[in-house]
Amino acid sequence: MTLPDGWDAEEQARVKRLATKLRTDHATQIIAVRAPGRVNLIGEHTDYSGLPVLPVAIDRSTIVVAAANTTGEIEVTNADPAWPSRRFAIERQIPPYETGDWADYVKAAIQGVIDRFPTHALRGASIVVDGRVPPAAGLSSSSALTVSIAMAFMASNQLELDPLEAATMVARSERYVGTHGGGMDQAASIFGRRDHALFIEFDPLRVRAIKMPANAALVVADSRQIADKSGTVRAEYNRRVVECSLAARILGRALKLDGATILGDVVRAYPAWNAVELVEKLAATSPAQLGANLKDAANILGVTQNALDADLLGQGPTRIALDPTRPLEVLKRARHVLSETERVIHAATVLEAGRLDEMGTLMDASHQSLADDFECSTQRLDEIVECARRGGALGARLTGAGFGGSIVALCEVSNAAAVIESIDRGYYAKQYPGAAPENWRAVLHAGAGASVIDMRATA
Ligand code: NG1
Repeated sequence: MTLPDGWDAEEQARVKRLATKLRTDHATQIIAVRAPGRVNLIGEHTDYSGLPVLPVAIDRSTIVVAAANTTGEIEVTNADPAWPSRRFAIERQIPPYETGDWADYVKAAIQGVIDRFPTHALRGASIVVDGRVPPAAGLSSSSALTVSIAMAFMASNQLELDPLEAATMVARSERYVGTHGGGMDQAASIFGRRDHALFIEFDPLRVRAIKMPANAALVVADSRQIADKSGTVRAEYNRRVVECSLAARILGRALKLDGATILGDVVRAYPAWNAVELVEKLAATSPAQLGANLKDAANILGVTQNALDADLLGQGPTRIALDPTRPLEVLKRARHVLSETERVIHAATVLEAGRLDEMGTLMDASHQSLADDFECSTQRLDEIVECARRGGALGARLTGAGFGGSIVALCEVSNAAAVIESIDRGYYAKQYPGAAPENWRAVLHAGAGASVIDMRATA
């Protein structure tokens, strides 16, 4: 049988090994899913405002092997013993583990399928996970995991969804872990295409593949500053989700738009919008900073503080907790998101035309905006970006949520080795003297999106 695009020889061998155990324990059908991580070229912190992004799925993936069982439970084992095995019952509302447990991402994916098929009698599944997307590096190992689990669980229950619907379902389900993210990572993992970047738009989700120019190389380097999404980074991320939504609500009211809750609502209402004008409008209507108790914001919006609080922060276990001692930055965040959106739209055009120099310039500007206005870069990310540029990269920026994690540098294929050398010498040798940096940076390639195979057919 011909495998779907994206499975390399090593991955095929891995799933066969993982399937052996399930094959002896379960006589039923065995499903294997491969779902890649992603690196975002440009369009950072725009997805949860419903604004476009331009990532590539990468040739690093998570592989999952699953078989339906009769216990009514999910039994999940990780090939890496650092992540302990877990077992939980399938129920209408699955209670989460303690914050930070890796298997909460498994629960998130299963809960997403339960919510999507609420009247279906779902069978349990035994699942083995083998993840090869570096965790906490800004390459979306979490979405590779949730996408692969959701697809495996659906397949083991003979359920199918259109890919656009599947991406939307998994994006929503990942919020179970408490991060109020957008839909970039899950869409990239599902729609990845070899040698292509993905121009992804939201509300409704649309994906257009853009061929990567043949002379372009992507160097991805991990700062090794852990961007741990379950702790302070989650709080910082969610804070920005709130700040962006406040900017949208205030701008929406100033422009007499009914019900704008994300900046995408504002942009979509004005096809001829531009970032400078919208930011000026916002500045004229609202102070640049607002108190975290939302009192001033409620006044500006003409709503009660309680109503705004419930609407913005949510309720229950995924309610956003705001540090009350810091002001909310409304203007700076909006300036980043709106200017970044202009850059993404421009980037799609220049990438398609193979104008790599211009693409690099846009990536540099994106990093600057993330550092100054979105305040999600770090000294270490700035340093590693600088090293990539010194090595001759056409442009470089942090990729993913930031606060640590990886950078992506765009360069000519012929120059990739020099960029890597510059990062090794200027960053790793200083931060980690004497260490071998080979596993911390690589030239990554745009790869295929997630796919499911029936192991019986490949045995
Ligand atoms: P990573 O880098 O995987 O933490 C997060 C969000 C994205 C997007 C980026 C910033 C999740 C699962 N992912 O990515 O949706 O908002 O930050 O552009 O929350």
